[in-house]
Amino acid sequence: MNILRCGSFQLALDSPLIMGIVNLTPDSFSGDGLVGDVDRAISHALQQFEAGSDILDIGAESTRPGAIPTSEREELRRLLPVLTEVTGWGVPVSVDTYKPTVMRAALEAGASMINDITGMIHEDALAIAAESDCAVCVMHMQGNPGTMQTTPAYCDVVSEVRAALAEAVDRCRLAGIRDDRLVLDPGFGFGKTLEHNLALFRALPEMCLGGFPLLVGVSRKAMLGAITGSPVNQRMAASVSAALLAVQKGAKIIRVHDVAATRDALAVWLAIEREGRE
Ligand code: HH2
Repeated sequence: MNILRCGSFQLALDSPLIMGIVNLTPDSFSGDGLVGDVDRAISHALQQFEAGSDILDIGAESTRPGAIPTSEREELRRLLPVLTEVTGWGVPVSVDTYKPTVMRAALEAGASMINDITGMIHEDALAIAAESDCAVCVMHMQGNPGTMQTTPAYCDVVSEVRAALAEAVDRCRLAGIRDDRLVLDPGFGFGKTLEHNLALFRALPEMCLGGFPLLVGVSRKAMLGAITGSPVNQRMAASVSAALLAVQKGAKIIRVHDVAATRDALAVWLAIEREGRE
């Protein structure tokens, strides 16, 4: 797949895309959540856009380990005022939600992508996405955010995550969602120990099933804290390094908090790679 269809956008996948994170939450793990102040949230989204985001990913419920679920009503209350503004900027906007009602409202408000951490398990989610022309990111998660990090367990994490992603692709195809709208994500930190995350990272090339674009989200995550010993507000270097390694291993979309630093790192990588190919 060289193009990702994403609502009215067609995103070329020949160089890596940056998905800039915008969290409208009070409790995101990285402490970047902006809830209740629509103007500040919009200006943060604008910063992420101007720094070089190819896609903005807006989430209004934290899914960090141990997170308490947010009601649909509250999620929509946080999301819609910001989404309505941002969808007019000419950049594709993804909404990070697993709730079908929120998906529907987000698409009506102009979102171009659904980012579902539950891998589109809900039939209503599949139907809503199928009726639209949005892109769909299906992520792998073992368990749910409340308990997923208690005792994650796999016989073989790589083959199990691959198989689960292949099933998600089948579900989407059956519902009528075209292949050129799908993005796969192994779900770093979602029901995985550090060893599981590292094994998946090493195996990223094997995750590029059927040519579907791969999204990697490791920005500021606990796995980087465990490796470096750095607190969450000092994980930018580790996050940028991981982003670069992910694109070297085939990732096409990198979900990040630190857009400008990631953009610069990818620009260096691209310049060297392109030179090498000439
Ligand atoms: N990670 C988070 C949230 N959504 N979506 C995808 N596709 N992949 C990810 O790795 C992913 C995701 C967690 O990060 P963040 O949104 O910064 O934190 P929180 O959920 O605490 O708001």
